[in-house]
Amino acid sequence: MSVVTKSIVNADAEARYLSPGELDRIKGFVASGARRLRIAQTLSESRDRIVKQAGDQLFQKRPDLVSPGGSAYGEEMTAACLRDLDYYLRLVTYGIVAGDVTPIEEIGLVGAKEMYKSLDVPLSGLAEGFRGLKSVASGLLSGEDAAEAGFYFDYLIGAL
Ligand SMILES: CCC1=C(C)/C(=C/C2=NC(=C\c3[nH]c(/C=C4\NC(=O)[C@H](C)[C@H]4CC)c(C)c3CCC(=O)O)/C(CCC(=O)O)=C2C)NC1=O
Repeated sequence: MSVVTKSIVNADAEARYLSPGELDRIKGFVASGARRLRIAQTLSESRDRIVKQAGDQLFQKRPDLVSPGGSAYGEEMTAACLRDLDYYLRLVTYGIVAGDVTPIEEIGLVGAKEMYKSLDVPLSGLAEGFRGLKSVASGLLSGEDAAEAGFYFDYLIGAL
């Protein structure tokens, strides 16, 4: 939920007007809107490149994953792994647009640890993949934009 929706739900639950603090936070959200949309646009347009390079970095750092017995070994498994990186990059763009990590959490993280454990996909490998996404994405953004996007990538990296 964005701060707009969240504030309205909270205020209406108490049948009151938005408080000065809530209006202030909404003001900040609106003021950062153009920047957040610009970042989401850049990441969306470059998604193929970001996922490909993050995957290359991951398998270079963790060759065990794509070696026989590894959890991304073989064409299909490697494709599933890259697809997951693409999923999470997409969720990061949702978070950036919403100015909130809730979409990332609700769509991509609830139950994820258990699912990956049951598939024998190491969480350390996923986290490394997310670090790759962050590093490639940061290279496509200005310093300030990279810092804003970095917040969402860090949330993801810390969550798994
Ligand atoms: C948008 C929300 C969403 C997410 C997040 C999601 C993840 C997701 N990843 C899966 C599998 C998988 N995920 C991976 C990922 C990896 N293997 C590695 O070694 C690496 C560490 C890592 C890549 C970075 C692999 C290899 C599989 C296939 C595992 C298998 O079939 O045994 C599966 C099991 C079903 C399937 O294969 O499609 C799901 C549900 N699905 C969703 O709908």
